[in-house]
Amino acid sequence: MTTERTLLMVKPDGVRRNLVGLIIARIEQKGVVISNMRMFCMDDAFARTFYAEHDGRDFFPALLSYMTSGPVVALQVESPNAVAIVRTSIGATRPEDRLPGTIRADFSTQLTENVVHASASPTDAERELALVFGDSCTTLGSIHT
Ligand code: FUP
Repeated sequence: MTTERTLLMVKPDGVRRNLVGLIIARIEQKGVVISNMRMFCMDDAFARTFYAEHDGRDFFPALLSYMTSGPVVALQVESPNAVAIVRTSIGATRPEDRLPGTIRADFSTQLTENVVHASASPTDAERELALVFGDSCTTLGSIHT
């Protein structure tokens, strides 16, 4: 399988709770490559674009408010099957479905405030990486080679 890339993001509650280092360590020790990283604050327009698929849902205003409540830390992660591997590592959307050992299960009981985001598909990953990193995400990682 060729290398794939995905977006892993520590959300505002994860940053506030000082979980950034721990989350990076957990994902890094799996053996994936972190090939870009950025800490920034989402404004309302960015959050709306990032979560456009949920526009109109009843939880959308609360999601926007949460995502703009403080800085996030975004990581471009590369490995074979990166999308599926990182998604599995963060755990399910619904708290009751999260398996022990996943990041969301271990650090959150909440549906909205769930500590981390990871792209759901390769298409989503490319869209989200372009939004977050722009031109600086175009080079596939040659780190560690
Ligand atoms: P996920 O891909 O697991 O982040 O889940 P979704 O794309 O379905 O949802 C995006 C974010 O919206 C989730 F992180 C949690 C939040 N959400 C709610 O707050 N309420 C809902 O009913 C569904 C999702």
